[in-house]
Amino acid sequence: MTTTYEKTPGWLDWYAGPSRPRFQVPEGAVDAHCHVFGPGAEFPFAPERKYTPCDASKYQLFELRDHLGFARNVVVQATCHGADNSAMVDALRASGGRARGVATVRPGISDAELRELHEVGVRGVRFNFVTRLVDEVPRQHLWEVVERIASYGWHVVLYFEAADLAGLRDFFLSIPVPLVIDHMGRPDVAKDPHGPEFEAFLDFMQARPDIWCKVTCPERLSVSGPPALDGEQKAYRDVVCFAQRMVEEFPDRVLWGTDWPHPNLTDHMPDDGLLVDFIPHIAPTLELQRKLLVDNPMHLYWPDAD
Ligand code: 0GY
Repeated sequence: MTTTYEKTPGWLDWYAGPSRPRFQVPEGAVDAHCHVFGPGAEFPFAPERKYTPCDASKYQLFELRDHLGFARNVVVQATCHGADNSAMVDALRASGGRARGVATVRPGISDAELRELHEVGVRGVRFNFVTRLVDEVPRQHLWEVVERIASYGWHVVLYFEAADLAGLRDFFLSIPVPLVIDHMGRPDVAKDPHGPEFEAFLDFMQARPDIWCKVTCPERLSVSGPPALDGEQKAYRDVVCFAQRMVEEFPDRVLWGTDWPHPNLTDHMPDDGLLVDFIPHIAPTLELQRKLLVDNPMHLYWPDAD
C-alpha cells in the first residue's frame, strides 16, 4: 500500500514551463543547490517533517537542468525527507555521474552506509539551524557526525538565519572540515548591505579560507520581489548588492543554485529561467561567472574531473 499525501495548506507548486534564460550559462555549469521531493508514493516523507511538499522528481529536476543549460546538479537533502536519503541517492544514481549530493546523517549511521553514500556521490552533510524546518539537534550529535565524515573529505553545509550567526559562530568555526553556507546566511535585505549584520557575515567568511557561500535564493530573500512578466531586469533588486558583494569579495568561494523546487514559498513561485537571468547581475564578468558556475562547484564536488 502506498501513502498519499496532502500538501501543506498554501503550498505553491514549482513553476511548470519555465522560460528559456536569456543568459547562457558557461559550458559545464553546476546548479549547486536543488532538491528532489519524493515522489511520496515511492519515497515516503519523514514523519518528523515540518511541511508536506508537492512531488518533485529526479526526472523533472534533470529536465530543468537541461532546459536551463546546466551540466550538473548538487542535490541537497530536504528536511521533508529527514535522514532518509533514499530519494536523493536515487537521483544521484540515475544521473550518470552528473549529480553529487549533500545528505542528512545521524550519529548512528554505519560505516557501510557512509561508504555507500560516498560511492554514490555524496560529498557533504547539512546541519540545519532554521527552527521552522527542524527540531534542535544536540551539538554532541553534530560533533559525532563531523568526526565520522571527516575521513571522507566531506564538508558541512550550514543553514541558519542572519540573526542567529552571533550565537553559532564559535561552534561553526570549530568544525574542522570545510563549511558551505546556504543562501548567504539569509540576510535581511531590508537592512543595509554595509550594515553590522551583513558585515558580521563577511567577517565570518574571512575567519577561515575554507568557508564557501551560496549566493542563492533571491526569490526567498527579496522584499522588492520578482521581475516583471517581460523579464525586466529589476528582478530581486534588493538582493543584488548583497550577492554581488559576495561574488566580488570571495570570487573563489561562491556557488550558485536554483533551489528548485523552492520549498516553502507562499507569495510567489519563481520562473527558474528568470532566476538564471539574475546571474549576470551578481556576477557581471565572464571570469566571475565561470568561477561561480563552473570552477568553484567543480572544485568542491568533482575535484577529480578533467
Ligand atoms: C532551501 C530552503 C528551505 C527549505 C529547505 O530542506 C528544506 O526543507 O532547505 C526553506 O524553507 O527556507 O534551501 O530549500
